[in-house]
Amino acid sequence: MNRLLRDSFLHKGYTYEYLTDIFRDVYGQNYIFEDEGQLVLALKKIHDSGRHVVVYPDFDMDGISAGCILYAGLSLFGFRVSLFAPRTDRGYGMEPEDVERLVSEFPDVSAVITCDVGIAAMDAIARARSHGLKVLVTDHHPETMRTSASVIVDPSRIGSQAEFKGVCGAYVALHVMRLYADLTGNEAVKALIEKLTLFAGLGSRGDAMPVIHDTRSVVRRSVELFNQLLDCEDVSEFFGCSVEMLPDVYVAPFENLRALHYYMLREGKVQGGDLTEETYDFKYCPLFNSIKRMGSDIRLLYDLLYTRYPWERNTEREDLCSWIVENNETRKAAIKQIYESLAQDASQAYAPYIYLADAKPGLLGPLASKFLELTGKPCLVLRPDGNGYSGSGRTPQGFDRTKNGVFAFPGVKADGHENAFGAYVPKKLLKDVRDAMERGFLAMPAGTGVPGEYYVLGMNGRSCLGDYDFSITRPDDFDVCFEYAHEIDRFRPFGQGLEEPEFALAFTPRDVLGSRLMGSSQTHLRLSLDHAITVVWFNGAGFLEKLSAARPEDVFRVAGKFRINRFNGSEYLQFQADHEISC
Ligand SMILES: [Mn+2]
Repeated sequence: MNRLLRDSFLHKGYTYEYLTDIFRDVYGQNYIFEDEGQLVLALKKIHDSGRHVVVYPDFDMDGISAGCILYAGLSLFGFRVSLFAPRTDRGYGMEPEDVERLVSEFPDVSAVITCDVGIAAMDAIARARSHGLKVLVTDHHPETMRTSASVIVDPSRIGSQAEFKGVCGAYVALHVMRLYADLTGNEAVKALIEKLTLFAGLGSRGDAMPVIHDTRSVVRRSVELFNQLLDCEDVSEFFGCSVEMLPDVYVAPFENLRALHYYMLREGKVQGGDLTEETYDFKYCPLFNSIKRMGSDIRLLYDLLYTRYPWERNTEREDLCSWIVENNETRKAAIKQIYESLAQDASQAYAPYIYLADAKPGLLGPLASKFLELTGKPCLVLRPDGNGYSGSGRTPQGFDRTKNGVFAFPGVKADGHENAFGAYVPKKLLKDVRDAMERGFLAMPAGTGVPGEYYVLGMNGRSCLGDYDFSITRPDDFDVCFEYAHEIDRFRPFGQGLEEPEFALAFTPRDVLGSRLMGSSQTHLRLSLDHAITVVWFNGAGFLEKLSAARPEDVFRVAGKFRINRFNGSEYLQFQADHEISC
């Protein structure tokens, strides 16, 4: 392994043993989740009797992906299957009124299969059973109380022996479809189900699952499949068989995702070249999640995903592509506007721990994330709800809300992931909760929640730079960095469980051989340092003034990452700077 790669990983605590372990699949071939066999047999019965099964998904990126896997997968197996359109204008969950609507929309339904939702839907499942429906649950959320569902497949069930629980809802759905494909024994069908891994990868990123074990291989495979889908001449090549043999509902999501990508490319919303898991994080997950954020009609998204050849009838697909892109732009603008007005609002009595806002429920989580990012403090953003306030909470790593009991007041609710959750606070407890959040924050162990355990690269190893982990002094050191930039991509995807090393490049004005501003508005900065190190800093023009005013021995530290830049068939090493670190 490259020396810089090994050392910067070790600096983050990733030993060789750890790296070996996280590349291991836990739920590989032949693994069966508790009751998964039973679920597949129940499906087989539904299939053989020709009964109508309706897929009930959640409506975020993971839910949409899970829904796609079951809808497309079951269609491929020849089921009579429909996809339910959940309400998007309220929080996560499944209510009896949703079941009533499902039954009225699909009067001949005889079974419901959930994905990414359902594990806690006590009342909704009881209602479905009262209509004579069989309910099959697939989910990844933790089970707290057993519902009356016929079969439950969820690695986070009560008493689960599953070794690894960090998989998304779409992964669980895919696992069930794989097992069903095994049962059919048809190799061609198995290969087609495997293509749906593309959506399980989107779901994994949408839910920010740890990039270890099976989630790691699913995301890797997903990115690979997405790139193949974009690179192939036509989708028949991608599937390895003529699409005319396949159900529309199976083919359309791939075809339309490809069309959406080319639309985004044309509109300048994504960059050309190979996509990575970062394209999922920064482009596709926000795009699809804008449906839940804005409470938009998920049926439009279903039209975009599941209608084949809409462009032969009219230009509907272009319209649908522009609709979802616009929806996301509106979401961004709304969050920015509300964030700015909240940050300046002097009447926010509980800030910066609690903000009260009259915003759409789906926008509260991203707002709380922005405040957390700004202050490093736990934050709730809530809206009026009956006698209290409901909304979303975000807490820094190291603020363990389960252990510290900050939200353990009677009547206060905090449900969901450890650091990102839904919350409810009765009006009279706002002050108490705010104070508890502050106490919890102050009691956090030092050194946690602070981003930036940088691996320090010292230019020329001058003693004035103080401590550094690696010195760029000789031509060989450039080669080590260049090789690092090549090898680091092999360790994608990065995320929780395996983070990309972040470097701090330490240098003095004496190490800077040249500088120039770039971009049409001259806002980007390019520095040429000694030993052929090039620093590229997006929106970094302001740093140049500082540099020019500095004394030759002043030390600067700039955080960033190494990347290979490919241009005209040649490869260049770049240090992509992100921000300055004060020393
Ligand atoms: Mn999920």
